[in-house]
Amino acid sequence: MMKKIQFLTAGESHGKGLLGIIEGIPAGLEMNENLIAEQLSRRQMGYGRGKRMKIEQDRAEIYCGVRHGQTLGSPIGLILPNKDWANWEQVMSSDQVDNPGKQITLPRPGHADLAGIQKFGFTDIRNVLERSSARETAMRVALSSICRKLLDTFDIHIASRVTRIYNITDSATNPLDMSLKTLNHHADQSPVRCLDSHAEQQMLQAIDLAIQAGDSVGGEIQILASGLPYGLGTYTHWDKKLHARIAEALMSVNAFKSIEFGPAVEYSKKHGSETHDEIGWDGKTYTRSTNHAGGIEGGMSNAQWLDIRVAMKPIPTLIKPLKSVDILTKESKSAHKERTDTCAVPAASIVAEGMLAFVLADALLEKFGGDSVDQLTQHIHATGKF
Ligand code: EPS
Repeated sequence: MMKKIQFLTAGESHGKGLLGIIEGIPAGLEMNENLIAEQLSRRQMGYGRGKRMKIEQDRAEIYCGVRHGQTLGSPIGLILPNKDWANWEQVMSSDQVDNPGKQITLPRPGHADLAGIQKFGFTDIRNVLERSSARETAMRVALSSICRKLLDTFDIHIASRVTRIYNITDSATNPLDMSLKTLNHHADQSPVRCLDSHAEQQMLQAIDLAIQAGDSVGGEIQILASGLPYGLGTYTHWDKKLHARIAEALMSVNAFKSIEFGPAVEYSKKHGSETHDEIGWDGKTYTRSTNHAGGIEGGMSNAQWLDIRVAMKPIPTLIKPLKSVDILTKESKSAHKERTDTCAVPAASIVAEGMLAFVLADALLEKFGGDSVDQLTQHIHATGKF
């Protein structure tokens, strides 16, 4: 449901690399490979990740669409090579080879494997898992860093933190007490991107126990955005509502299974009088006593902070696998084991920030328009209400 920006990613987890194209970014935006690398390195962090992140040092090359440090208004193309490709050249070759690698025939419960082979008629699960791997989210983060730079230009900031891993919740921190730049700075210092050091220790232990058991753990992430004007998105049509567009983008991230705007589940158990955010006037602008709505009313931004929460399921690739069936012999066997992450919740929070950046940049361009950053700036100054 993107209106002004479109983007595509391509590439397999162990192929030559990932490709990305983004179209619809105005001209005159400062952009360089370091800005992209900054976000990519944040995605590589996090306790509980597997060996792959030690092999890769993700750095995307700007292939086109940027000249002398500024976007041209034309499509921007990125290339992100996989270092691991060196170990997979035969198995992932686009040509016929003598040694194509062992066929994978044991679908992992919870992964794309079984439905994927049934859908495409494959007999080797590798044809599915190479693309369904979360490796692809590296390119999403790379492309979204361009949207993020656009938002930063207008003082719209995005941050996130991990609020739960397994059953360990950070209930001590109120992230609304700090600016979002400070929040991300603190979260990035933590190996689990958790703001509370006591909860952090318990989360690390929960991950260690899962590693020892050959298991995996999921969790919950809070994503926040500040500086939004009134009226991104609209109540006038179903596919233009901002929360619907954010939900679509976030639910496309591997392993994300639920989304809330503000503490929506908790407030669905209360009365309306306890739930909605009262309106005041401070002489200059409208004020809100609380932000239970999470910054969106009637499908539009209401100039409060966006407050979004997503739950991530535990990664389905297990070192101690669940039961499965061999797709060739139909024998009952343990599911396929592939190198994996025990916990990818911290890394996924960076992907979540990126997906939100796409939607917010898109909604900003939809509302204010402009072929260049200068034009967009003039339009926001002329009509934006905060
Ligand atoms: C990932 C790359 C993958 C996994 C992980 C995320 O690398 P590899 O498969 O070579 O170890 O570490 O993906 C999964 C666990 C999964 O099930 O998709 C990455 O770049 O984020």
